[in-house]
Amino acid sequence: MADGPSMDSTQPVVLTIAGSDSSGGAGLQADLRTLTSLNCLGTTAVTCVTAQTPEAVNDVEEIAADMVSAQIRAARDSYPLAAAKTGMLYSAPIITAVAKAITDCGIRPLVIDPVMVASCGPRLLSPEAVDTLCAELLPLATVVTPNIPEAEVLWGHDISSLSDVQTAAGEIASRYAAACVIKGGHMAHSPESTDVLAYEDGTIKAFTKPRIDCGGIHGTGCMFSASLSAFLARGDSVGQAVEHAKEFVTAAIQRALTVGQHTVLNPSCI
Ligand code: PXL
Repeated sequence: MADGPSMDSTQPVVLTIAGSDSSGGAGLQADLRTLTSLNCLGTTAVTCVTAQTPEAVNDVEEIAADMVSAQIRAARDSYPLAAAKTGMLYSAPIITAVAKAITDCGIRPLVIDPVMVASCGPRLLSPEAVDTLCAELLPLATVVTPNIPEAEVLWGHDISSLSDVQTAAGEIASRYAAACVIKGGHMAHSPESTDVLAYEDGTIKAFTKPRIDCGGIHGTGCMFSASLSAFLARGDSVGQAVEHAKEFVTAAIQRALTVGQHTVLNPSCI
């Protein structure tokens, strides 16, 4: 007799609330590849659909806010969710719907990647939606994962040194009563890549790896927040999850593959 499906009660379920990247490198496509390679089942709430190549975002169409909430509720009704992350949310009505659904469904831990601008330039969050993100969604975060330009917007000041990064992370963490990890990838003049984690009590930890000159691969931020949510779902503390997520993304950059004319992240099991 053929074997039936095996029972795997050890596979945590993670929800990603994110946009679709037609080029496959970022967004929910990157999230699902990451979650699969970390032995999590990825469920999705799609917020918007982009038509993009690795060089340019040609078009964005948002999903109706009610439909985004319906996907979150359906994921919650399907499985016990061990963690969730948000990525590209695009508009204020979608953020409001996501915040309400997450609150109603009691989803935690929650990783918020405050995606604002694509590495190739265009906005992935409308300017008026930044206030909604800060007022309604960030207070629900377990961990917020801005890059340096996003941290400048959230903090409200320019960042030009590692000490600025530490101050910004500490202020964002205390303002939202969440941990905040600012990714160092945009400090291009430094020979090292340092991510700074601040806890809401003001404790700071730095995670440093040698910088890999990869010419800015698409999707590293998505992969970082998705792997962070997977490690939290697998039972890591926030500090352990940040350390493991940094190792995971560094390995995915080191193993990057050339596909056609592009370099593509290669997440593998660790
Ligand atoms: O890397 C940020 C990001 C997130 N989500 C989607 C994207 C991008 C960058 O292009 O397209 C859907």
